[in-house]
Amino acid sequence: MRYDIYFHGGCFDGAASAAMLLYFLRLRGDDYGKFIPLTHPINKKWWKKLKPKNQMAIVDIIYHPKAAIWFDHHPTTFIDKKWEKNFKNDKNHVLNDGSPSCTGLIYRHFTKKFPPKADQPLAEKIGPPKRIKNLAHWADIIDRARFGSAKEAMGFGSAALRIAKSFVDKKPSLDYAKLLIKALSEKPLAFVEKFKPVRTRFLKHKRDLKKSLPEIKKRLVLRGKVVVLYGMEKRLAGARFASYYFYPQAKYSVRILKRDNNYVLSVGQNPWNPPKRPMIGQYLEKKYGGGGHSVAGSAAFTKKSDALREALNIADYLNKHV
Ligand SMILES: [Mn+2]
Repeated sequence: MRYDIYFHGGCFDGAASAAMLLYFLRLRGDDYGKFIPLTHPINKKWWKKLKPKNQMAIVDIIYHPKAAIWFDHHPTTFIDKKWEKNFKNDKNHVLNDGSPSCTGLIYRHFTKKFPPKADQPLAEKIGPPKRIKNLAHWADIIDRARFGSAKEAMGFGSAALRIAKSFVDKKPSLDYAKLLIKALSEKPLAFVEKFKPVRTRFLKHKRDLKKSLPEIKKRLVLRGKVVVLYGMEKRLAGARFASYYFYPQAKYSVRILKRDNNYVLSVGQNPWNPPKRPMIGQYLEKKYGGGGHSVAGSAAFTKKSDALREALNIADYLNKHV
């Protein structure tokens, strides 16, 4: 059986989840058809009406009842109340918002709950190879930013981090995502990072980061316990953690980012100085129809003035909930 794999595009965990699923699909004699990246904000009308022609597998993103396989760890994954009500975890459909990464969730599902049987075509009787375990390990660290500090998160201390950096700051390119997904499912991280396109993109990120840090610093404003990043008309490398690098006392950050024709507010908690009870994704979903999980989320606006005003409103709301 061939599955079209829909994955969270432009995200290391999204690509790594697709790679992890591909590994276990092949183990049972299945394979992929197409890779289809999905990025937020998702066109909900289109998604509700979607009637996939091929078998659909979805990882690290939005639920669809027609999916033959679906794994996610985002609590805002249901865009329809009925879908949520009728959903049950089973062998091929799993939601676990406690899992630090979707890659790790898939790995644990197929190794612990449904380990491959010895008579499966390619089953490795001694369990999955170390590289697959490693991929889950690093996705768990990277997707939840489980680093010792903002500096470490922005650094290049492991092959997984270098690969992730080669991926996150570039506008998601499907060709590159495909290359990475296949590589990650077949080769160890230390091998993948030596691929020329990976290396080239990583080195570019390194140069970009050096240039962008002073620019980011100029655009940061601390409002109570929330650091707000203004004026991001262009993508600046390293912007995800730089807020906490420059303002470690902040509990939250709000970033105003330009994405095509939208102004996206990306909201997160400081992983190194977390608030007590963050409810970010849920709040953004309720108020703006955005999405995310408890520690990070986003909301999109078409007008810049709306985005700027709501960035401050969100900051004020968060200041009351530190
Ligand atoms: Mn994820």
